[in-house]
Amino acid sequence: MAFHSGFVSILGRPNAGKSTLLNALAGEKLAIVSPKPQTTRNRIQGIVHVATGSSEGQVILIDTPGVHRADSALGRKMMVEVREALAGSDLILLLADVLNDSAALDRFVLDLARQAGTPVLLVLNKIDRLEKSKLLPLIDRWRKLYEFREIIPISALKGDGLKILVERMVNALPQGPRYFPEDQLTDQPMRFMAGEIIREQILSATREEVPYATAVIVERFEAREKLTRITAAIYCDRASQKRILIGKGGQMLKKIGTAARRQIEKMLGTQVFLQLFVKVEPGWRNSRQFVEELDWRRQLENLVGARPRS
Ligand SMILES: Nc1nc2c(ncn2[C@@H]2O[C@H](COP(=O)(O)OP(=O)(O)OP(=O)(O)O)[C@@H](O)[C@H]2O)c(=O)[nH]1
Ligand SMILES: [Mg+2]
Repeated sequence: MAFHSGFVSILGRPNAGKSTLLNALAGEKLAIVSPKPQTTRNRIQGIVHVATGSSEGQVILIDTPGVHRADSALGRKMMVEVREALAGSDLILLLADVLNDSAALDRFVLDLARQAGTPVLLVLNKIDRLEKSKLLPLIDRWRKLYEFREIIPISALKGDGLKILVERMVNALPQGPRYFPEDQLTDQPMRFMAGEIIREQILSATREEVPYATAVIVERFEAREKLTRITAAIYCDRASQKRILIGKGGQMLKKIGTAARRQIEKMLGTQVFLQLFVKVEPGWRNSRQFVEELDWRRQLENLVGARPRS
Protein backbone atom coordinates (compact mmCIF):
# COMPACT_ATOMS: atom_id res chain seq x y z
CA MET A 1 0.00 0.00 0.00
CA ALA A 2 1.28 3.46 -0.86
CA PHE A 3 2.45 5.56 2.09
CA HIS A 4 1.10 9.11 2.16
CA SER A 5 2.50 11.89 4.32
CA GLY A 6 2.63 15.62 4.75
CA PHE A 7 2.02 18.74 6.79
CA VAL A 8 -1.56 19.78 7.50
CA SER A 9 -2.45 23.09 9.15
CA ILE A 10 -5.64 23.54 11.13
CA LEU A 11 -6.85 27.05 10.36
CA GLY A 12 -9.84 28.87 11.79
CA ARG A 13 -11.29 31.60 13.94
CA PRO A 14 -10.64 31.69 17.68
CA ASN A 15 -12.64 29.11 19.64
CA ALA A 16 -13.58 27.00 16.59
CA GLY A 17 -12.18 23.89 18.29
CA LYS A 18 -8.80 23.61 16.54
CA SER A 19 -6.87 22.49 19.60
CA THR A 20 -9.64 20.07 20.58
CA LEU A 21 -9.33 18.54 17.11
CA LEU A 22 -5.53 18.29 17.33
CA ASN A 23 -5.81 16.48 20.67
CA ALA A 24 -8.54 14.16 19.41
CA LEU A 25 -6.57 13.16 16.31
CA ALA A 26 -3.25 12.81 18.11
CA GLY A 27 -4.97 10.74 20.82
CA GLU A 28 -3.26 12.73 23.53
CA LYS A 29 -3.54 16.19 25.02
CA LEU A 30 -0.91 18.26 23.22
CA ALA A 31 -2.62 21.64 23.19
CA ILE A 32 -4.55 23.43 25.91
CA VAL A 33 -8.25 24.09 25.38
CA SER A 34 -10.63 26.62 26.88
CA PRO A 35 -14.02 28.20 26.20
CA LYS A 36 -12.25 31.57 25.99
CA PRO A 37 -11.10 32.73 22.54
CA GLN A 38 -7.38 33.18 21.72
CA THR A 39 -6.22 30.35 23.93
CA THR A 40 -3.52 29.06 21.58
CA ARG A 41 -0.64 31.49 21.03
CA ASN A 42 1.84 29.49 18.99
CA ARG A 43 1.73 26.70 16.45
CA ILE A 44 1.61 23.21 17.93
CA GLN A 45 2.59 20.09 16.09
CA GLY A 46 0.94 16.72 16.59
CA ILE A 47 1.90 13.63 14.63
CA VAL A 48 -0.89 11.29 13.60
CA HIS A 49 0.14 7.79 12.51
CA VAL A 50 -2.50 6.29 10.26
CA ALA A 51 -2.95 2.64 9.33
CA THR A 52 -6.46 1.68 8.27
CA GLY A 53 -7.69 -0.95 5.81
CA SER A 54 -7.56 1.49 2.92
CA SER A 55 -4.83 3.98 3.77
CA GLU A 56 -1.48 4.21 5.43
CA GLY A 57 0.47 7.32 6.24
CA GLN A 58 1.67 9.99 8.58
CA VAL A 59 -0.04 13.33 9.05
CA ILE A 60 1.90 16.10 10.72
CA LEU A 61 -0.90 18.26 12.04
CA ILE A 62 -0.28 21.84 13.04
CA ASP A 63 -2.68 23.60 15.38
CA THR A 64 -2.52 27.37 15.01
CA PRO A 65 -3.73 30.42 16.94
CA GLY A 66 -7.20 31.66 16.00
CA VAL A 67 -7.28 34.04 13.05
CA HIS A 68 -8.04 37.57 14.20
CA ARG A 69 -7.17 41.16 13.44
CA ALA A 70 -4.14 41.75 15.61
CA ASP A 71 -3.89 44.92 17.66
CA SER A 72 -0.82 44.11 19.78
CA ALA A 73 2.67 42.63 19.41
CA LEU A 74 1.26 39.41 20.87
CA GLY A 75 -1.57 39.33 18.32
CA ARG A 76 0.86 40.01 15.46
CA LYS A 77 3.15 37.23 16.65
CA MET A 78 0.15 34.88 16.78
CA MET A 79 -0.71 35.74 13.20
CA VAL A 80 2.94 35.19 12.15
CA GLU A 81 2.62 31.71 13.66
CA VAL A 82 -0.48 31.13 11.51
CA ARG A 83 1.26 32.28 8.34
CA GLU A 84 4.39 30.24 9.04
CA ALA A 85 2.28 27.14 9.54
CA LEU A 86 0.43 27.77 6.27
CA ALA A 87 3.64 28.39 4.34
CA GLY A 88 4.90 24.89 5.08
CA SER A 89 1.62 23.05 4.54
CA ASP A 90 0.58 20.49 1.94
CA LEU A 91 -3.04 20.76 2.98
CA ILE A 92 -5.25 23.07 5.04
CA LEU A 93 -8.09 22.01 7.31
CA LEU A 94 -10.32 25.04 7.53
CA LEU A 95 -12.19 24.51 10.76
CA ALA A 96 -15.47 26.38 11.20
CA ASP A 97 -17.74 26.46 14.24
CA VAL A 98 -21.29 25.70 13.06
CA LEU A 99 -22.71 27.35 16.18
CA ASN A 100 -21.01 30.64 15.44
CA ASP A 101 -21.56 31.18 11.76
CA SER A 102 -20.51 34.54 10.36
CA ALA A 103 -19.76 35.07 6.70
CA ALA A 104 -17.88 38.33 7.25
CA LEU A 105 -15.41 36.87 9.73
CA ASP A 106 -14.97 33.70 7.73
CA ARG A 107 -13.96 35.71 4.68
CA PHE A 108 -10.74 36.73 6.44
CA VAL A 109 -9.92 33.08 7.14
CA LEU A 110 -10.78 32.10 3.57
CA ASP A 111 -8.48 34.81 2.21
CA LEU A 112 -5.58 33.34 4.16
CA ALA A 113 -6.35 29.87 2.83
CA ARG A 114 -6.62 31.20 -0.71
CA GLN A 115 -3.29 33.03 -0.46
CA ALA A 116 -1.59 29.84 0.73
CA GLY A 117 -2.53 28.22 -2.60
CA THR A 118 -2.93 24.82 -0.94
CA PRO A 119 -5.91 22.43 -1.22
CA VAL A 120 -8.46 23.07 1.53
CA LEU A 121 -10.73 20.63 3.33
CA LEU A 122 -13.60 22.43 5.04
CA VAL A 123 -14.31 20.88 8.41
CA LEU A 124 -17.58 21.90 10.06
CA ASN A 125 -17.17 21.42 13.79
CA LYS A 126 -19.51 21.15 16.80
CA ILE A 127 -22.28 19.35 14.92
CA ASP A 128 -23.17 17.64 18.21
CA ARG A 129 -24.95 20.87 19.14
CA LEU A 130 -26.50 21.71 15.78
CA GLU A 131 -30.09 20.91 14.80
CA LYS A 132 -29.86 18.31 12.03
CA SER A 133 -32.03 20.34 9.64
CA LYS A 134 -29.55 23.22 9.70
CA LEU A 135 -26.54 21.29 8.42
CA LEU A 136 -27.41 21.04 4.72
CA PRO A 137 -28.19 24.75 4.26
CA LEU A 138 -24.90 25.52 5.98
CA ILE A 139 -22.96 23.21 3.68
CA ASP A 140 -24.66 24.88 0.71
CA ARG A 141 -23.66 28.32 1.88
CA TRP A 142 -20.02 27.32 2.30
CA ARG A 143 -19.91 25.50 -1.02
CA LYS A 144 -20.66 28.78 -2.79
CA LEU A 145 -17.71 30.53 -1.12
CA TYR A 146 -14.79 28.39 -2.22
CA GLU A 147 -13.69 25.34 -4.17
CA PHE A 148 -13.19 23.09 -1.18
CA ARG A 149 -11.68 19.72 -1.89
CA GLU A 150 -14.22 18.21 0.52
CA ILE A 151 -16.66 19.32 3.19
CA ILE A 152 -16.66 17.15 6.29
CA PRO A 153 -18.96 17.68 9.31
CA ILE A 154 -17.48 16.56 12.62
CA SER A 155 -17.64 16.87 16.38
CA ALA A 156 -14.08 17.13 17.66
CA LEU A 157 -15.43 16.88 21.18
CA LYS A 158 -17.50 13.72 20.70
CA GLY A 159 -15.30 12.17 18.03
CA ASP A 160 -18.00 12.07 15.34
CA GLY A 161 -16.72 12.08 11.77
CA LEU A 162 -13.05 11.85 12.75
CA LYS A 163 -12.44 8.51 11.04
CA ILE A 164 -13.68 9.87 7.74
CA LEU A 165 -11.69 13.05 8.25
CA VAL A 166 -8.44 11.14 8.81
CA GLU A 167 -9.02 8.99 5.74
CA ARG A 168 -9.77 11.98 3.51
CA MET A 169 -6.77 13.83 4.91
CA VAL A 170 -4.34 11.00 4.21
CA ASN A 171 -5.72 10.49 0.73
CA ALA A 172 -5.34 14.18 -0.04
CA LEU A 173 -1.63 14.04 0.80
CA PRO A 174 1.09 13.09 -1.69
CA GLN A 175 3.08 9.89 -1.41
CA GLY A 176 5.98 10.59 0.89
CA PRO A 177 8.31 9.39 3.62
CA ARG A 178 7.67 8.70 7.30
CA TYR A 179 8.98 12.00 8.66
CA PHE A 180 8.93 10.99 12.33
CA PRO A 181 9.42 7.72 14.24
CA GLU A 182 6.18 5.93 15.14
CA ASP A 183 6.41 6.64 18.86
CA GLN A 184 6.78 10.40 18.42
CA LEU A 185 3.68 12.53 19.03
CA THR A 186 4.93 16.10 19.10
CA ASP A 187 8.04 18.27 18.94
CA GLN A 188 7.08 20.35 21.97
CA PRO A 189 9.44 20.12 24.94
CA MET A 190 7.85 19.03 28.25
CA ARG A 191 9.15 22.23 29.75
CA PHE A 192 6.93 24.28 27.49
CA MET A 193 3.93 21.97 27.87
CA ALA A 194 4.19 22.39 31.65
CA GLY A 195 3.96 26.18 31.19
CA GLU A 196 0.91 25.75 28.97
CA ILE A 197 -0.80 23.55 31.57
CA ILE A 198 -0.28 26.33 34.12
CA ARG A 199 -1.77 28.84 31.66
CA GLU A 200 -4.75 26.55 31.08
CA GLN A 201 -5.49 26.58 34.80
CA ILE A 202 -5.24 30.37 34.86
CA LEU A 203 -7.67 30.55 31.93
CA SER A 204 -10.15 28.38 33.77
CA ALA A 205 -9.79 30.08 37.17
CA THR A 206 -9.84 33.77 36.16
CA ARG A 207 -12.20 36.03 34.26
CA GLU A 208 -12.49 39.17 32.18
CA GLU A 209 -9.14 40.60 31.11
CA VAL A 210 -6.92 38.50 33.38
CA PRO A 211 -6.58 35.45 31.07
CA TYR A 212 -5.56 37.68 28.18
CA ALA A 213 -3.11 39.70 30.27
CA THR A 214 -1.27 36.60 31.50
CA ALA A 215 1.79 34.76 30.20
CA VAL A 216 3.81 31.95 31.77
CA ILE A 217 7.54 31.39 31.49
CA VAL A 218 9.11 28.26 32.99
CA GLU A 219 12.36 29.41 34.57
CA ARG A 220 13.57 26.12 35.95
CA PHE A 221 12.78 22.56 34.88
CA GLU A 222 14.85 19.84 36.52
CA ALA A 223 13.70 16.34 35.69
CA ARG A 224 14.84 13.48 37.93
CA GLU A 225 13.62 9.92 37.84
CA LYS A 226 11.02 10.38 40.59
CA LEU A 227 10.71 14.12 41.07
CA THR A 228 10.60 17.07 38.69
CA ARG A 229 11.28 20.53 40.09
CA ILE A 230 9.61 23.33 38.19
CA THR A 231 9.70 27.06 38.83
CA ALA A 232 7.46 29.23 36.70
CA ALA A 233 6.77 32.94 36.52
CA ILE A 234 3.26 34.14 35.77
CA TYR A 235 3.44 37.55 34.12
CA CYS A 236 0.57 39.99 34.14
CA ASP A 237 -0.01 43.56 33.10
CA ARG A 238 -1.01 45.37 36.28
CA ALA A 239 -0.76 45.17 40.08
CA SER A 240 -4.55 44.67 40.30
CA GLN A 241 -4.25 41.53 38.17
CA LYS A 242 -1.41 40.29 40.35
CA ARG A 243 -3.69 40.64 43.36
CA ILE A 244 -6.38 38.58 41.62
CA LEU A 245 -3.89 35.90 40.57
CA ILE A 246 -2.57 35.56 44.11
CA GLY A 247 -5.99 35.84 45.76
CA LYS A 248 -6.93 36.26 49.41
CA GLY A 249 -4.23 34.68 51.53
CA GLY A 250 -2.70 33.17 48.37
CA GLN A 251 -5.81 31.03 47.74
CA MET A 252 -6.01 31.60 43.99
CA LEU A 253 -2.36 30.88 43.29
CA LYS A 254 -2.61 27.76 45.41
CA LYS A 255 -5.66 26.55 43.49
CA ILE A 256 -3.94 27.18 40.13
CA GLY A 257 -0.73 25.54 41.34
CA THR A 258 -2.37 22.43 42.75
CA ALA A 259 -4.49 21.80 39.66
CA ALA A 260 -1.53 22.40 37.34
CA ARG A 261 0.80 20.21 39.41
CA ARG A 262 -1.61 17.26 39.22
CA GLN A 263 -1.85 17.55 35.44
CA ILE A 264 1.91 17.92 35.00
CA GLU A 265 2.48 14.87 37.21
CA LYS A 266 0.15 12.88 34.97
CA MET A 267 1.99 14.04 31.87
CA LEU A 268 5.51 13.38 33.21
CA GLY A 269 4.80 10.29 35.30
CA THR A 270 6.88 11.69 38.18
CA GLN A 271 6.05 13.67 41.28
CA VAL A 272 6.28 17.39 40.70
CA PHE A 273 7.43 20.18 42.98
CA LEU A 274 5.93 23.32 41.46
CA GLN A 275 6.82 26.85 42.51
CA LEU A 276 4.85 29.75 41.05
CA PHE A 277 5.62 33.47 41.18
CA VAL A 278 3.50 36.32 39.90
CA LYS A 279 5.29 39.26 38.28
CA VAL A 280 3.97 42.50 36.84
CA GLU A 281 5.34 43.49 33.44
CA PRO A 282 3.32 46.52 32.32
CA GLY A 283 2.41 46.48 28.63
CA TRP A 284 4.13 43.17 27.87
CA ARG A 285 1.65 42.36 25.12
CA ASN A 286 2.97 45.31 23.20
CA SER A 287 6.63 44.49 23.70
CA ARG A 288 7.97 42.62 20.71
CA GLN A 289 10.97 41.51 22.68
CA PHE A 290 8.92 40.06 25.53
CA VAL A 291 6.55 38.33 23.13
CA GLU A 292 9.51 36.77 21.30
CA GLU A 293 10.84 35.49 24.61
CA LEU A 294 7.59 33.59 25.15
CA ASP A 295 8.29 31.51 22.04
CA TRP A 296 9.64 28.14 23.19
CA ARG A 297 11.59 27.70 20.00
CA ARG A 298 13.41 30.88 20.93
CA GLN A 299 13.70 29.85 24.60
CA LEU A 300 15.27 26.59 23.52
CA GLU A 301 17.88 28.38 21.42
CA ASN A 302 18.78 30.53 24.42
CA LEU A 303 19.02 27.51 26.73
CA VAL A 304 21.29 25.67 24.32
CA GLY A 305 23.30 28.85 23.74
CA ALA A 306 23.74 29.33 27.50
CA ARG A 307 25.10 25.85 28.09
CA PRO A 308 28.85 25.85 28.74
CA ARG A 309 30.80 24.49 25.80
CA SER A 310 32.82 21.38 26.51
N1 LIG B 1 -20.02 21.21 21.65
C1 LIG B 1 -18.77 21.18 21.16
N2 LIG B 1 -17.82 21.97 21.70
C2 LIG B 1 -16.57 21.90 21.18
C3 LIG B 1 -16.25 21.03 20.11
N3 LIG B 1 -14.93 21.21 19.81
C4 LIG B 1 -14.46 22.14 20.68
N4 LIG B 1 -15.44 22.55 21.51
C5 LIG B 1 -15.33 23.56 22.59
O1 LIG B 1 -15.02 24.82 22.04
C6 LIG B 1 -14.20 25.57 22.93
C7 LIG B 1 -12.93 26.02 22.23
O2 LIG B 1 -12.12 24.91 21.93
P1 LIG B 1 -10.57 25.05 21.54
O3 LIG B 1 -10.14 23.72 21.05
O4 LIG B 1 -9.81 25.68 22.64
O5 LIG B 1 -10.70 26.07 20.33
P2 LIG B 1 -9.52 26.72 19.44
O6 LIG B 1 -10.03 26.84 18.05
O7 LIG B 1 -8.25 25.97 19.63
O8 LIG B 1 -9.43 28.17 20.09
P3 LIG B 1 -8.18 29.23 20.06
O9 LIG B 1 -6.95 28.51 20.50
O10 LIG B 1 -8.62 30.25 21.02
O11 LIG B 1 -8.11 29.73 18.66
C8 LIG B 1 -13.90 24.65 24.11
O12 LIG B 1 -14.81 24.98 25.14
C9 LIG B 1 -14.18 23.27 23.55
O13 LIG B 1 -14.59 22.33 24.52
C10 LIG B 1 -17.29 20.20 19.56
O14 LIG B 1 -17.12 19.41 18.64
N5 LIG B 1 -18.52 20.32 20.13
MG1 LIG C 1 -6.46 26.55 20.33
